[in-house]
Amino acid sequence: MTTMTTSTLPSVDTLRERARDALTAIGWRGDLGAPGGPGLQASTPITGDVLFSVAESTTDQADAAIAEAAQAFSVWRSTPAPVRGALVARLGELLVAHKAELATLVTLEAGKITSEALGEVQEMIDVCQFAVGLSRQLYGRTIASERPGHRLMENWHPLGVVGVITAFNFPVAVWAWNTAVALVCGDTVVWKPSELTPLTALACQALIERAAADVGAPREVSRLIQGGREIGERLVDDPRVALLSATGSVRMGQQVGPRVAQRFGKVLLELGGNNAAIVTPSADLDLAVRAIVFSAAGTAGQRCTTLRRLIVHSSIADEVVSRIVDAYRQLPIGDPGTDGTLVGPLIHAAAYRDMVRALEQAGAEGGEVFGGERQDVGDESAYYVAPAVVRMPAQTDVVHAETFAPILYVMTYDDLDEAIAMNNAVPQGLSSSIFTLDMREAERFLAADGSDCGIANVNIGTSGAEIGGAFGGEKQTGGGRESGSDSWKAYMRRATNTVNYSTELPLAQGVHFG
Ligand code: UN1
Repeated sequence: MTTMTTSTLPSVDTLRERARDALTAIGWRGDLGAPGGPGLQASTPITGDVLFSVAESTTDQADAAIAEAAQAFSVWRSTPAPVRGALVARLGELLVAHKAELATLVTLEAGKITSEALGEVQEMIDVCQFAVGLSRQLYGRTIASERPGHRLMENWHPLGVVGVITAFNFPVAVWAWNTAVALVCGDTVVWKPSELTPLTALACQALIERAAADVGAPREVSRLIQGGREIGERLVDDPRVALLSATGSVRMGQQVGPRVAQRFGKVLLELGGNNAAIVTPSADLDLAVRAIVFSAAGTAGQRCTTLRRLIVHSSIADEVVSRIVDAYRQLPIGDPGTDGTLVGPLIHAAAYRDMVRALEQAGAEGGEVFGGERQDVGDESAYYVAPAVVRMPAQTDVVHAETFAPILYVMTYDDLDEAIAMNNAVPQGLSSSIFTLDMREAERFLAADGSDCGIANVNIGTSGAEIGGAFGGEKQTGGGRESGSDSWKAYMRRATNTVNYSTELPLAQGVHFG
């Protein structure tokens, strides 16, 4: 497949300068080490080079951060929720003011195209606004008591320290989903970002600390620890961490979930997706193809909501595939910071190797591959690929696995029940879509025996969810819900209170005792 590539990339010095300028404008004051220095290597997938070395937390520092957050919690939990909201409102204002600079860092570290990087920061702003409103809406219920002179009610209280572990692909938005909501709920936060995105993390930390200073909130309400697995494990195992909210692979979730459960901590898991879209004969194909291309090739296939499986009615499959392949040919691939680019790089060599391996396996399992070639952009250490479309004879093994790369497997169906069964036949359950103009098909997809995913859409793709809804999925996706709707309840504990304002002591269930 011939593709459009922009073959020239900015020099590493230019990228370093951009990173430094953005951090300075955001107000981060610290030292960045030279590449190869001690600590984490902050690299960019744009060229594959290391930009700086960044201080890494020791396990003692991680423990100290948890202790500070636990200490701050004792003050923060008693701060009125609308006052807590003022901190998040200020964070939102700072994000508006520094949107472009933070997006620049997202582009540098995660390789997102500018528009998607700006969109990610907008998602942070949106969730801040949502959380500020929420700070006056942490409602409990009053329940009719069966006893005279009694009041039965629910009160929601802050939980404690929330540990947040995030992935490279949404290096700032997922922190904001958790932090904005946790802070208005009266929790304090300790964040361990991906080792691949330490600079965006420094920027976010600078902004939250500035917001805290501006509104007079304790600086320790939100802490940052940077490092690898060993550092993340401090959050997993520390009993002071009341809730661990972790985004990442199913494997990570399988390790983290039981460990937190062992100490009766709470978890909120947002793990892998293997999202499908069904395209029915009645679909508006112009709209469907646009949605499919954005969901499958956007972010170079590196969203957990990326469209990975297309289940197309056999009568239109050839047309749909040929339209997608045509659209893919016109996707400019290259420097994500250049206007017009739609597909940036894969995050690293391992991601590329996984893609190659999956395409080989797909071929061996009977797939016919279009695209997927590595592009001649940058040198050996940068991994730019053409998005791939693979026509599969069935949902074989490779289709059941999530490969974090732009591979869209296409299968056909003849009967909608069969298509829904295929949608549900994978271990993950994050997002799903149906393209149809037939309301019976749409409603069937959304019904209890329809899509089994946490997100089920009609006539839009699987990715790009708004923050107002609860975000997350079922099965191996982990079951957690973040950001909007009533996801806040995961960040609080519920107390059921019964108040007797009578002079009698009637017992529930009509029990008499003495
Ligand atoms: C993720 O990939 O971890 O729905 C989050 C979306 C974005 C969030 C994705 N709003 O695609």
